[in-house]
Amino acid sequence: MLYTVLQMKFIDEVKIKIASGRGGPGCISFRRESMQPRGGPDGGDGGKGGDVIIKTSRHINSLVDLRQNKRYAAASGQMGFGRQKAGHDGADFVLIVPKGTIIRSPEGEIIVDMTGIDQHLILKGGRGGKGNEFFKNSVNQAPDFAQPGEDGEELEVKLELKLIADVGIIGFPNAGKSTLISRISAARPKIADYPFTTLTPNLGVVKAGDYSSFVVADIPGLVKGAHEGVGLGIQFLKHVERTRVFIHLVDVSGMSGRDPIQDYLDINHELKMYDESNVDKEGFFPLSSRPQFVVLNKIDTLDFDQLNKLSIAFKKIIGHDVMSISAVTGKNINELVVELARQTMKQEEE
Ligand SMILES: Nc1nc2c(ncn2[C@@H]2O[C@H](COP(=O)(O)OP(=O)(O)OP(=O)(O)O)[C@@H](O)[C@H]2O)c(=O)[nH]1
Ligand SMILES: [Mg+2]
Repeated sequence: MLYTVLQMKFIDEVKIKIASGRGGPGCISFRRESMQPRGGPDGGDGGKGGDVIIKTSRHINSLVDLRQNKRYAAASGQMGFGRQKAGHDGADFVLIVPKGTIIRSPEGEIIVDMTGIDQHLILKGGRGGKGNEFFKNSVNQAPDFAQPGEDGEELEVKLELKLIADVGIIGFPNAGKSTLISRISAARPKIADYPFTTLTPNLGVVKAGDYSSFVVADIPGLVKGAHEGVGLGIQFLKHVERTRVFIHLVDVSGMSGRDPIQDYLDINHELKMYDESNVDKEGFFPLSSRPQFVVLNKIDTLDFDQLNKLSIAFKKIIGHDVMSISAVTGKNINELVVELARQTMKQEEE
């Protein structure tokens, strides 16, 4: 089943080392007061080393940001002080991961699955050493030793996340879907001037600003009759079903020999037909009701008047302005990314 292919193929993975903090050493100190030249021991305890805690966030959906470093460590505890003052505890390190991340050992064993958990303490910081004050007893009134801090722990882990696409790029074969995903993400699918170049979906993580990213799937081309199995039809529509928002990419170059408006209507018709045959399926959310960004592509092949005419014609059908881009030259691509980020965030809040 292609569904399984999709699930298996798009696993984001990153290997890192994490380390909790070492405990601070206990302090060796004796009270010094003017009237009491040989005061008792007063060395405080060392602070505890910081823990490593894993927390999930709804606001990130890939592991790209964790690729920046190979090792993430919590701070060590501070050494104890005289006058029985304890050292400060080391700060915890909070590793923020997307919901659904699975933490495995390098051998693949699951350490923790963050699917249903918000927070997990994975490495405890080392205990602080006791200061010499602690060791005072009736036999030894003036211990001149203290305990070292306990070591922190270090662990190599493999983080794994199944990428679920937020945005699916739909359109006729050759519309430029793979070209677009290669423009806005690190995905590098095959691009070629013939239909059905893409046979399985490609996923790419799109970064929009520092804190927001979303996942786009480049879906194989749809053709008329797709809902009845024409082309690779139904399999492709199944992929589409797993994305919440669509970019409906329309080739306006005229090189296909088809009419762009008719293309747009034909694809939407396929979505409707697919909906009709799936209405009874449990949890099915109709494809034709999902937010759709209609995007005219290959506008570098049109002059101003041609594009203007076409944009007006599309506006008449859709009821609002359409975006127009060139996936090859990059024209208006940034604007498209910003709009998509806004839309996917809105969807998340709902
Ligand atoms: N002039 C021009 N050509 C484009 C543009 N975008 C894509 N193309 C060309 O259109 C052809 C098809 O591009 P792809 O990205 O492979 O199209 P696709 O929609 O992924 O096609 P399938 O995988 O077959 O469904 C390639 O030759 C691209 O170079 C564009 O903005 N302008
Ligand atoms: Mg393609």
